[in-house]
Amino acid sequence: MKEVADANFPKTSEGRVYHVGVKRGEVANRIITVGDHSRAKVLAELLDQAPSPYVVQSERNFLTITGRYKGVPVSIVAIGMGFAMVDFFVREVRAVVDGELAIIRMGSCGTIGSAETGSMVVPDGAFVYHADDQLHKQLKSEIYKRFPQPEVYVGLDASCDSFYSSQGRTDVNFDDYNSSVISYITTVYPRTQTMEMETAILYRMAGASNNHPLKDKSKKHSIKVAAAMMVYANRKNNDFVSPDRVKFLEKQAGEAVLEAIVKINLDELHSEKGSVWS
Ligand code: R1P
Ligand code: URA
Repeated sequence: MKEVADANFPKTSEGRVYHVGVKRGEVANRIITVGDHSRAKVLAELLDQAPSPYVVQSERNFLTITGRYKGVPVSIVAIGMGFAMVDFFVREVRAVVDGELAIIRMGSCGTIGSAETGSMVVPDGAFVYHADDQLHKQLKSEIYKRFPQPEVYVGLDASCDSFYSSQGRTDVNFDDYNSSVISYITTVYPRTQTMEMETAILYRMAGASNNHPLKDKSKKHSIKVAAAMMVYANRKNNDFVSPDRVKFLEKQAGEAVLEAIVKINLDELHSEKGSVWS
């Protein structure tokens, strides 16, 4: 472990945040976040310079790859799984980037709605939390350009704090009292398409930051969020996506998320001087 100061928000003497491991100038205002390192590397292959020389892997396994896409600075951050990892990622990146942030999650999910295995879902909301309208629309249009209409679904996401019990999976080794989870969610939130583990907290954190009562109202520090998810698991018929389809989805959706993130208007306060990509 590196030496850090400030128990409230620990950083190293070099200014690196405690878990994600990055410092000012290493993360762009435009970010694609994914769960695993291999998806991050697939996306990084689409950057103007591949492989990018700007890679930070933290002791806690966050992987940050920064470069340019069509000339615009972008970071790809692999965070792992679950609510806590989103919280570490959003707070710690916010602490080292000036100006507006735009974050798109490119994830995998299970379907409990009309979405089919191997399709794409672009959730406008997750439970009661919402995507940024502009970023969601931009992302949806980029996804529609790359997938035929019947393969794209819009609706709500149900983010859960585990893959198994809280997504209603059954396991002979554990009594999880979860037999009605899926029917409960689809009854209370009938627009629900997907189950996964990060989108609701991502949307919720953007809202918590943007609506902070003490925040200066110029929106300079706002966070725009959206998500696109590849449907891996079909919870209606127990089907699971094939590796070939995943390769296709990652390439097409990868291009779509990068196009959307560089096209969105952002108030980037940072000066390029001193950043790794300058
Ligand atoms: C579970 O297999 C993981 O896959 C989904 C879930 O949200 C969870 O993180 O997303 P990623 O593929 O982006 O990790
Ligand atoms: N990720 C999840 O969280 N759930 C699924 O069913 C598939 C991917």
